Amino acid sequence: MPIEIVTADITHLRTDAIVNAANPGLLGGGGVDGAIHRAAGPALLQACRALPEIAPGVRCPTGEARLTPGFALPARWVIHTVGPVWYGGTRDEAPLLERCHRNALQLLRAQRLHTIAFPAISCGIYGYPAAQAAAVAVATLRDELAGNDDIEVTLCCFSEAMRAAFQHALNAA
Ligand code: AR6
Repeated sequence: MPIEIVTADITHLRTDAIVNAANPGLLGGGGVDGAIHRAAGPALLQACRALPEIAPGVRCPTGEARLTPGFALPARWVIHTVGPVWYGGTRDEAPLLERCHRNALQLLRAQRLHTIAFPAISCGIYGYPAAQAAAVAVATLRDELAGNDDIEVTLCCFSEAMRAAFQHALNAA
């Protein structure tokens, strides 16, 4: 099964890489970002700080992705991406969310890694409706995984409601 769904704390997963739903500064925050920084330890913040700023306070623009080690996490690597803030679908949220997933997988392949876990990017503080985000995530991942048998994706949900949204998206296609 190249895409599986689990209900779990992503910081407990022993995949090659876990994805962080970060903000453009990459210096930590709330939600899954805060959990990942706490579990990885202070070396993660140092590694993020060392990534170049491409504009003041911006290390990773929305839709892009950056790689750091996982430090104290069971996962070896963290792929930080920045999902779109939901503005009712008026600001290219879907293509930006799609780019997050594509760019994360591109980094995974570039590192020759095979297993990756995604949280529900943008579905917390950034307010993206779960069903719509799940549909974008699943369609994008399916497209990326076509012809890529060596990559296994885990969709890591933090609630049963989020799990149901991802399951519905998987069943719908
Ligand atoms: N494991 C898995 N999923 C989690 C965990 C966890 N430990 N904790 C939360 N989630 P959010 P966003 C789920 O808010 O919407 C941060 O402050 C959560 O239930 O973490 O992309 C960043 O620094 C939800 O389903 O990310 C940014 O400023 C999903 O992860 C901003 O929040 C995403 O929720 C990013 O907002």
